[in-house]
Amino acid sequence: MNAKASPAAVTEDRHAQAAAAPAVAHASMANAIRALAMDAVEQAKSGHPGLPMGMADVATVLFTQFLKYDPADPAWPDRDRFVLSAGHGSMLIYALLYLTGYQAMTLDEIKRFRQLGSITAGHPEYGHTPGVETTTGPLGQGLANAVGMAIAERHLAVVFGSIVDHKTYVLASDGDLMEGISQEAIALAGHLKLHNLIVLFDDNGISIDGPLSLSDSVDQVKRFESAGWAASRIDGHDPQAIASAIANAQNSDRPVLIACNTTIGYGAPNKAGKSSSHGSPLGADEIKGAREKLDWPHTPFEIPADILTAWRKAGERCKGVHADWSQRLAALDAGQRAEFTRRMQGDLPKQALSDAVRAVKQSLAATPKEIATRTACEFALESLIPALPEMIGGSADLTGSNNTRTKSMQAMSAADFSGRFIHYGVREHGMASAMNGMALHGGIIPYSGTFLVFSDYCRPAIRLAALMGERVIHVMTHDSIGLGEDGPTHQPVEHLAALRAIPNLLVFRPCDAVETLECWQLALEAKDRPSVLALTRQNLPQLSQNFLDSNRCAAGGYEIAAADAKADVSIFATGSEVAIAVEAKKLLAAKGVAARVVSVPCFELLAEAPEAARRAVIGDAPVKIGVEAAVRQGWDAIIGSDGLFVGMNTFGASAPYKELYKKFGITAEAVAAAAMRKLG
Ligand SMILES: Cc1ncc(C[n+]2csc(CCOP(=O)(O)OP(=O)(O)O)c2C)c(N)n1
Ligand SMILES: [Mg+2]
Repeated sequence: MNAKASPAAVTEDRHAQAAAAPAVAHASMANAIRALAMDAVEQAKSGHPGLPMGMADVATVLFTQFLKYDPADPAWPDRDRFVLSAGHGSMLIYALLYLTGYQAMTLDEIKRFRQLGSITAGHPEYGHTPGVETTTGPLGQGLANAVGMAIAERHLAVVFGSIVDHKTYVLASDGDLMEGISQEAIALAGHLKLHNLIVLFDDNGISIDGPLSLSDSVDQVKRFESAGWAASRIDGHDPQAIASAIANAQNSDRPVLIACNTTIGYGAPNKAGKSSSHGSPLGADEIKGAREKLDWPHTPFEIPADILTAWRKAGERCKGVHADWSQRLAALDAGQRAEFTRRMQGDLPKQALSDAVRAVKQSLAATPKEIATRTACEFALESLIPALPEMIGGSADLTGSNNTRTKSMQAMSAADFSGRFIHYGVREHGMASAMNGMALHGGIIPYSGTFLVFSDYCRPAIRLAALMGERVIHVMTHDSIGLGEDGPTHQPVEHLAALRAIPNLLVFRPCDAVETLECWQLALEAKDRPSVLALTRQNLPQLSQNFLDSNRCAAGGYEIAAADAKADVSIFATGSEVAIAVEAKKLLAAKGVAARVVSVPCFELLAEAPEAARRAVIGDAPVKIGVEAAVRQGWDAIIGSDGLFVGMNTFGASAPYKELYKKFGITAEAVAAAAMRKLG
């Protein structure tokens, strides 16, 4: 199935094209990067010159001899991915994009480094700057994203054959490798033998506080080797050594670390090798000295024509490879080509999705289910997984609890990347970040599984997914004290509020099997934002028993039980507490009080609904009560600051869940009593 050109042939081809470039000394090519970095940082009066100056040699060799890319088409699906995990070195990538000829990256943009409205933001931002593959800055994330990109490539190569054949290169710094997430990422990559992943480690022995020896004594080569990587050390200022290490990496049978020994701020007469070159402008005198030392007599932002021409030629190096690829794509069977294009564009198979959703709804209407929403999720996935081949699921070692693996799903492994289920191991942070990388790569909609309480362990990656507008879907089960006996360590209390605080993230908490399916549909249709599905461990009644084609959750909230007369009370609830609200309504009715119940599966969608629709959902009953087995924070937007709230304001406890609901006063009786008190 996977008929590929041999990697060696591709490499030779690229070398051959590089050889045609005019002879400009390597040092001049690299110094162009150094000069742009120090000049731009100086002009902005802020930024990080040290990394671009230190890694200029490595970057020059990579971009002029090895990296497969085409500045004319930054979205070419089969380009190599280059991830600047050490995002503080952003001027490195901006300089490379300018020099190699990405149209959007003009010299003016370089001069406007870090200014409002420029495409040269402080740290590289995906979607903001063509050629930037992922948003980096929080150290360690780029490396873990890259693992996801490499996984995506391996999987899609199995599905689509020779039109998917590229590598992922990462530039990582000491800080990237000190972050805990790097361990999760490295271990997963080593386990999966991701030989398409090459990490260029900026081994400069310096971080912000000073020499690395202040805080770290890890032997990174041994560390990576022990995780199943091929690892070596080179002089990161020796172009031959760099080229031969990268050439060797092309045919590795495992992921590759190249520890590049470099001098931070290379060329700066006094600050090179010191943390003072890490993150502040060098200053006029130091820059003058650097120009002399590097033999770069040119004025600020001036790149001599011969050097720029050589760089631009390097940028055109892969035109032939790109054209060959386009021919291979054109030669594909029309159906496969259309499918590849659809998937890479992130378009859903609309008919298949709506058929799958309708089939599940019909089944639930015919045979209502009193099941946990985590089980309802599995039920939904049984139909969604065959309908959407782009869905790749997983779990951080809680597969049986999260219910994210359907019966037909095979596990992905180093021996077989066709599997659509990933055993991420106990690595929530690495999982969430790798998922970002898969979504960024394109062609895949990743979804996860873990407990909601461990959303804290994924949070930095979820935040970046939201910032980047990536469709990643987190299935997070055991979503309240309703998980029972595992106790307060495992019972989320503040997590819904904390997740709802992240802009551009959809937090769904469905109340039954029908809502679970509807929320899945909404998460899949949200092309430009991540979602969290908060699901229960405990069984819940199916509140919606009639077949309804429309998706009621799309409004964020809707009246699930209407009042029998003009409502005195509106009870708003989510997830497992909606059934409690429905019981409370009955208790109030027995006392002659008319109450309506509103299910609010998604605060964000309700907040975004047209004003009139939102007002209609919220209604004008004099008493408004929120019910959620979590903290109140965020609820005032619905119930008002004088609304009543029945929920949690402490951590939970270890006991059977029904006892916990009684102990913490989250019962229909408590809701009804609160309403009666307020009504007087
Ligand atoms: C998660 C995270 N913590 C802290 C920072 C702030 N920070 C930016 S760079 C850096 C470390 C610099 O050392 P290194 O990674 O070796 O980069 P170099 O100075 O060698 O360029 C730190 C702590 C960050 N960007 N991300
Ligand atoms: Mg460093």
